[in-house]
Amino acid sequence: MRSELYIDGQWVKPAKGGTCEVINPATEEVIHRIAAATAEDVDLAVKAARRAFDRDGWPKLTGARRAGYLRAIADGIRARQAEIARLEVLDNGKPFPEADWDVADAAGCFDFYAGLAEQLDNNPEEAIALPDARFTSKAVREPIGVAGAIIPWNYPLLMAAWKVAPALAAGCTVVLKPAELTSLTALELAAVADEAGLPAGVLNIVTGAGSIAGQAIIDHRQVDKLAFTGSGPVGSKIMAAAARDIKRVSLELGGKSPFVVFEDADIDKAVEWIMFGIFWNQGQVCSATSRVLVHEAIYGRLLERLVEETNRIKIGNGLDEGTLLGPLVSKRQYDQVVAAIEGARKAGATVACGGTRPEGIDRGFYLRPTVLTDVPLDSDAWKEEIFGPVVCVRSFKTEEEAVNLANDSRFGLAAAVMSKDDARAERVAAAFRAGIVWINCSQPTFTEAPWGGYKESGIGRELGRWGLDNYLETKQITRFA
Ligand code: TAP
Repeated sequence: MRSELYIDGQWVKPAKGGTCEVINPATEEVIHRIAAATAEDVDLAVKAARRAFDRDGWPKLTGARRAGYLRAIADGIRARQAEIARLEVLDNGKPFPEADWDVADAAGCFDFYAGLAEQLDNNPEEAIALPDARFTSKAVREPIGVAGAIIPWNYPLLMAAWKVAPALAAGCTVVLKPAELTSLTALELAAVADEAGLPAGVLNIVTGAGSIAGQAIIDHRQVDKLAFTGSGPVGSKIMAAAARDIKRVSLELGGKSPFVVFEDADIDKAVEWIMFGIFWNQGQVCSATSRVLVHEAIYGRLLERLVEETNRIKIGNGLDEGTLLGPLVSKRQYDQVVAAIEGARKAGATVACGGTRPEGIDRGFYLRPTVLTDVPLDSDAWKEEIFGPVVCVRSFKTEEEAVNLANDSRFGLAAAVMSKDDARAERVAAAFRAGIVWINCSQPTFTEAPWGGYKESGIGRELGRWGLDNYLETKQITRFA
């Protein structure tokens, strides 16, 4: 396990020598200590990224050369997939097969953006038709500069890949701050990039507290672009800081995503997708479909099956064979989710199952997966992101009511609908005010497709070709005669 900062191609100790504990959420043991960066370290990292961008020529390399580095990083991740996945489990608590999948997906993300970096070479400058024949004009795409990336703890390596891969493909250089709770695999990413021969300063990783290291990144005048995934309140702070010197910003924030199930849906399949949509990664997923709306004709039967299956989920250490639900990431997160369940109860909701620690497990931040019914529409449990394995289920009578309930949220990240009637499913999909819509499923995520939210769920889109746009400026060059 690494513990130092990765700045300018070197492993360095933080200037003030501080460290943060790494706690295994499955055992509550301190398993390691990592460096706690301060503004001084962030300044060195930003200056290194600046040099790599302004002087050392990273943005001047052809897309094909940059693609070579990205592919080498993808190969490096794959070569150590099981080891990195194990670290992710120790740090975050998720079941090993999920971590293994995340690591493979992170490698795939680097490969995907390698392809787009190559395409940047092939895209001839775009000629623009002008109404005055004395002028000719073209548009060219150029990297924005130094990107500051700040990521959360729910998908530690994958979120790093979603930021770093498109930024490097575009020709930007990066200073990345992982979440204090889960920095181990981001440090491994630095090690892999180093082994891949990535030039010094192109990727810098500073670990430490958001309020110190993160704040120093968003305040730094030499950072051109901020890319953030995490909570709404921190997203607002980032926009406010960016407003001062007009940094480019992309934000991927939370959600309270609806899942509408019509009366013609197969109940077993619906239960499977509902559970996948809320219990995967212990429900610590920004796009989790945490509000389930079920047509009244099948509500009773579906709820019964959902509770039955939810009670069967195997809870345990993510490294144990067969575990489907691990611990929450931290004591703080556990307390927050338990408080949200308690708040729901007080507001009048019924806990149909879960809501307590699993019996027989006395260490680790474990919580039984929870199904809530009778949740008042004006309660926090219905309106606010809980970010844990907690789903609110409610019935509806008409399509119009379902759509209105689904859209009645300040968030708009994702939404799902299940029906055998294609026309109805398409109609509802079109009516959802959300950036990601799933029909007859929930959560499948592809590197090729745009990812991001409407309303307070964020600004901009990650992944696919849209993800590359986050790191590019457009320049017009117009010539007279
Ligand atoms: P946040 O506080 O938003 O943390 C996300 C990242 O921002 C972390 O790297 C964090 O650093 C950093 N950060 C915190 N304060 C900062 C500041 N002033 N300037 C710059 N960076 C800063 O999320 P959290 O505390 O981990 O979780 C709180 C709630 O946010 C959760 O309960 C959940 O509802 C939501 N959340 C949403 C998402 C997604 S994907 N939408 C992901 C995680 C959490 P440190 O963690 O190192 O302090």
